[in-house]
Amino acid sequence: MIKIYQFPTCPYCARVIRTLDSLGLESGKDYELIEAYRGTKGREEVVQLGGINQVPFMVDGETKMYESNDIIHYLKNKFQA
Ligand SMILES: N[C@@H](CCC(=O)N[C@@H](CS)C(=O)NCC(=O)O)C(=O)O
Repeated sequence: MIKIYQFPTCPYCARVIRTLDSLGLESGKDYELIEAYRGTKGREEVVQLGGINQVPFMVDGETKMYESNDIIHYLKNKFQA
């Protein structure tokens, strides 16, 4: 399942989440949102997995990605009909 590390007041995270919604993807089925505000366990994972202290951060199998625009492009490419 795709993991999206984010926090609720992050506008770049919100853009990614809107894209997940617009593509008809379902939380818990197609993707999992992981709370990653500064100081959380989720944020520690972000740095461990990707090496940069920034969200949104996406993990899809071996694919790891920062930058909301890149994540949105990846999701549209993968799921848009
Ligand atoms: N260009 C990036 C900007 C991402 C960004 O600035 N994220 C903020 C949160 S809204 C961040 O991670 N700041 C560092 C921090 O929270 O420690 C994108 O579009 O994803």
